[in-house]
Amino acid sequence: MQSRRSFLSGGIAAPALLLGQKTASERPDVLFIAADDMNNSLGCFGHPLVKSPNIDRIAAMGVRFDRAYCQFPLCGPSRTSLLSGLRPDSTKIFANQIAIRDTVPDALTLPQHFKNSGWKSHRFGKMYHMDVPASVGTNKWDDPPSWDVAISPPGSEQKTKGEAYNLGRGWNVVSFPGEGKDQADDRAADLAIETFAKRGSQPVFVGLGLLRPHLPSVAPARFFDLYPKGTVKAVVNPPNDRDDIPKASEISINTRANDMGMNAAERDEAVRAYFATVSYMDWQVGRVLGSLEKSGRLRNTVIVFWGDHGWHLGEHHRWHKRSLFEESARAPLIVAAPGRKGNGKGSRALVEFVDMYPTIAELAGLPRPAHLEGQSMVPLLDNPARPWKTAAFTQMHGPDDIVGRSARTDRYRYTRWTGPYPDEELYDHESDPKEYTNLARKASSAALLQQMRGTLDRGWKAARAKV
Ligand SMILES: [Ca+2]
Repeated sequence: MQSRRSFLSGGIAAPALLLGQKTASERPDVLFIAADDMNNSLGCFGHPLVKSPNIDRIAAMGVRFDRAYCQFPLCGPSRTSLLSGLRPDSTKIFANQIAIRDTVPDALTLPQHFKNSGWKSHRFGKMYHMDVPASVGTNKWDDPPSWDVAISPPGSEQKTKGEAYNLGRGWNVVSFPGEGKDQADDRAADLAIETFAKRGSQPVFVGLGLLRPHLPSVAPARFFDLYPKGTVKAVVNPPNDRDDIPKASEISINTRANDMGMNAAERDEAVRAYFATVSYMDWQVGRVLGSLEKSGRLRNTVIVFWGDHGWHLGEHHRWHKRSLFEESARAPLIVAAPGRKGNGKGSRALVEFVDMYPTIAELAGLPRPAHLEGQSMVPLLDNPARPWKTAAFTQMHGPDDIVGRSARTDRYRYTRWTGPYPDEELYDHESDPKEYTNLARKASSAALLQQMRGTLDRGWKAARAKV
């Protein structure tokens, strides 16, 4: 019912659409682009230094979601959640190296739904979990029923010949001459380009899974040159920041805490290397956009760009995902669907990655499967400023049965840790956007704390938007 009402309110009146189906010529192609470990350091999200002209172009064609939250800040659990339309508590996937059908044998995944509905579905690169760089080029933990075509191109990764160096504990950097035709991302982009160039009458769903900016930081030298040494500075944390961070949170971040042993100069260089690989990834996105434009299909293609979760660049001395702080729980999400009234705008609405599945299915006129635990964002594509969800939810499972659950509301973030070190965190984003001061430690926050505990306990069903 929900999706039909959304169609009506969106002002689309073609009879075929009211039935939830599009005619053959109306069926859009879908370009579904994932970037790995991509936080919101992108030009279109307001970053002052990062050059991402191609992703910025997708944002100009669509709606940019400034407050999109993954359900689990780790590759495997996040990807299986958003691709199946189920939250981690339903997939029961709380770690990498687990395939969706190991725990949900009868899953109807997003690409599979398109495949079953007449689209030819493709995967190029990393869509489900893949260890990077260890299992690049393999199909481990993939989901064969999702795809008609699935290719994991191999890549040279840290073995690429060039200027190579190490930062801290295991941050490998390679700046190399030339274009990088031996990189997995270049090969995956080529496969997407070829697919759009050779498209016949059948609509296509193209899942393009780019590896960068995931470590190792391997990119052509010209992308490092975009960020001259000395111009990029890592964050400087207040000296007492960690005094009020719970032990469970610190244990969960494991080896990438304590600045990975990097000194100040190495920290700056790590941020610079990350930005270089962001711009390299963005360039691959641009090559695919160019091919779409050339094919004449850009006007009838739904483009979705997402990072699988955020990534710390030194906040709280962390250089990793696996945390329930904003920089790890939040990730970029852009939905560009032709003809939407909100295109070119940003939205401050709280949205969740589990919302992608129902959104893309609705945009293509596919029926909404009953199992989905997300909410279609299509109303936001026409009115990005409309009232929306009251909270977004992210969880993280660490070692020793540590479980963290976090609720982000318009103003606050509340996180509860259970297991051997039970504790709580509460941050006020109005006065403390970097989450440095844990208000759960302050008696004056008791009433607010009680209110936020209720928000977390009532959960996602109570937080859904009224449409
Ligand atoms: Ca702190």
